[in-house]
Amino acid sequence: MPESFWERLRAGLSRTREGLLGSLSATFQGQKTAELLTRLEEALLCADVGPEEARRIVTQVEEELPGRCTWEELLTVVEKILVAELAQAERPFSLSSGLAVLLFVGVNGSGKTTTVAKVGKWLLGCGRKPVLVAADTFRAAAIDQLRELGETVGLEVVAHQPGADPGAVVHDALVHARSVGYDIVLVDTAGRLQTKKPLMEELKKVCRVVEKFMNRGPDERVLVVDASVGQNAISQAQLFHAALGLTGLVLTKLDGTARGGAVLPVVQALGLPILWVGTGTGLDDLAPFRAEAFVQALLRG
Ligand SMILES: Nc1nc2c(ncn2[C@@H]2O[C@H](COP(=O)(O)OP(=O)(O)OP(=O)(O)O)[C@@H](O)[C@H]2O)c(=O)[nH]1
Ligand SMILES: [Mg+2]
Repeated sequence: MPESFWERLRAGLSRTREGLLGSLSATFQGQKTAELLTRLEEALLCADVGPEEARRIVTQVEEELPGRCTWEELLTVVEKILVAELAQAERPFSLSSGLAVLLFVGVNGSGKTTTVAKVGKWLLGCGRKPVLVAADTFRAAAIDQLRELGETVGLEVVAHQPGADPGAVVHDALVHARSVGYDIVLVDTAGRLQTKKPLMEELKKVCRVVEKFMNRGPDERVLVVDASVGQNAISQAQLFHAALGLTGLVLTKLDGTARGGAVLPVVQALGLPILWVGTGTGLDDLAPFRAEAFVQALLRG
């Protein structure tokens, strides 16, 4: 992982941070605690942590800091609460030896194709042998996009013609991976609204193809979520989870959003780990999620 990743994350989260802390630190000068807590709750809501989360955090701050406190004390308590809540979302990515399959799903434009290439590059850096699969056969451009990204990161892309059956592409990719000796198959899928049943069925079919070949479904079923959709992420995640039994999330576009706080309700609602976070369009703009580093970047900049 490039060392500058967290610097980029800090820069990326600056809009969330400014919304969250900018108004608060101004308020802090000489106001009563009760007023400060109201402003803290408002600021948390603006960062899209959701009403329940905001209330929970404020109540806890109230308990831990009765009476007066310094700005630093307030920050430290909020930091501690957020790290404790997000720690459950940390799950370092690890795979047993042998062939593994990672399926990436999500709504249109959430960042799936870019993420597949970024994760491929990241795995390559970990000494794995990944291959990318263009199972978004819906648009010709999607296949070309993955091919180009694959070329940039130096990974082979298995693809069929536009309009082909995604299950058939995945099957071919598995056969190919086994014969060549690839150990991780990263499957890019077409964007789809979580409410479109036939399209969700198509994903289930891809899972069945993997199951038939591997005697188990995809090792990771990863929902790629655009962090800037804020609270919307919850309903997306719930419906994809109901259809596929998700194993983890990737949170993209943490750069340039003021709604980075949405990570909290998503983690609370689903209890799913965040496997990676993405902070830019570059192919190095990805890192495993770490609660402490994330909260530091969010609050301290
Ligand atoms: N700023 C920013 N842009 C990103 C990030 N990840 C992806 N993008 C951009 O978001 C746009 C959509 O990314 P794709 O990877 O094509 O998204 P997708 O989910 O594959 O889209 P569909 O296949 O159309 O559903 C592209 O312009 C990407 O460069 C990120 O972390 N930060
Ligand atoms: Mg795509």
